Amino acid sequence: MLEQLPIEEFQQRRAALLRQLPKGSVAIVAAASEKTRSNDTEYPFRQNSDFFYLTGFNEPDALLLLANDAEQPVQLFCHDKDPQVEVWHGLRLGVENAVEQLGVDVAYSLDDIDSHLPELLNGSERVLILRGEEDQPELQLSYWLHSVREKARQGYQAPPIVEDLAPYLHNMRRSKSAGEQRMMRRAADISVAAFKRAMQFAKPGRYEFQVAAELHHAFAMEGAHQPAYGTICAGGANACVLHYTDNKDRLQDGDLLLIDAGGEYQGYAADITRTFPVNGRFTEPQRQLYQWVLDAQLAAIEVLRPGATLQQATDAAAKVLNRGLTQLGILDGDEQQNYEQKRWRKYFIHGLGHWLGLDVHDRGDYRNNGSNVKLAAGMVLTVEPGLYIPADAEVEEQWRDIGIRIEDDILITANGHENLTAALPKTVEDIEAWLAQGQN
Ligand SMILES: [Mn+2]
Repeated sequence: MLEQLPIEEFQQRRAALLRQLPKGSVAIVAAASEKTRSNDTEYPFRQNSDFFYLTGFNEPDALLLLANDAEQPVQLFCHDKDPQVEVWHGLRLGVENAVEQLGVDVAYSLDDIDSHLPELLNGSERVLILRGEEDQPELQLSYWLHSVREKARQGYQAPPIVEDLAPYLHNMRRSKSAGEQRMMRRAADISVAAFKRAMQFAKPGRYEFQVAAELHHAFAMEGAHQPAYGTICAGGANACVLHYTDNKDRLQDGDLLLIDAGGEYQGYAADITRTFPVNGRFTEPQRQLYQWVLDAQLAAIEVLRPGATLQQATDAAAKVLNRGLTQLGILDGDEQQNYEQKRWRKYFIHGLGHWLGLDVHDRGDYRNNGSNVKLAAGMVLTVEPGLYIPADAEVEEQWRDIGIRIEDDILITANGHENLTAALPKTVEDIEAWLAQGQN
């Protein structure tokens, strides 16, 4: 049921990163630590995505060192095996097994880190660390550098340069390998199946959190053991709160329900949004607004191919949304003027999409040397235009308290794109037909 990438792929990633780094570099990437939920219990453990990308190793607190001038360039520090701890918390890989199981050059106990690190840093040209990141040991690095400098009279030399590893590592992560694309396809398929089920489960009188539970159950049954991020189930006006995760209200007859969720498969996220009528039929104003958002999404997706930019897709979506808002009278005045003055921004209040991968808002730059990053085969991004008309908007009452977003996951291919979540009903007709089928 769970497919894993071979250790060779992780070895290739480490080798590719090592090749990119200037001579004499030592890069440090840390695993996540357990995080407290209440008193002495923790949140379910989620590995740091950068560390996972380079190791495939799912234990907390470990540390990966990549040193391109060292005899053993790939070094791992991890927890020792400990029968007492393992009885309570599960098996650990242990230092003895790390070399074989993870394909690193050498492994050490975490207990030895403060004595080993200064030795390794001594004489290197630069040290690279992910700066300003919650899980990364920037404070310890200061301490390790201090330990090297303390031995200056014995001939020790601390690296003169401390650099951010992010541009090297995060732009690598933006391009998905064939293996990663397989994982993301599975995450997408699982999430589509779960959405189909949750859409039919949602009915007037059910609570938002019950729809979320149905979705999470389906994720698990399909092979994703957890959601990739906090599920949004937003009925009626709640959909105008972009990151509404309270999911506490009862679904009302006549309202739309916006679900923004995705399963996580082997670390990789899907990220889907559908907005549909709780009672199975769009009202006329809902249908009209929905159709404009859908037309905007289709226009944006159409743009996506190697060489195009996310900004071009954003412009395509904004043009359609602006036309819709003007034609419906939600924006008064002239379409062209409204577009140029960006008046559509009042109701389309977020970006069009984002990179997708190990993080739901995946790493990697969107701008490079002052221009927009050009799309290339292997990149995966979301396309998710929306319109949100709040209760206090000065528009006809029929439009108020409606929030609509439609989101799919798009893989850039050699000749264009592939919609990984295309199998989930999206047109007004397909959604109504799918919901009607659930009532039989
Ligand atoms: Mn998204």
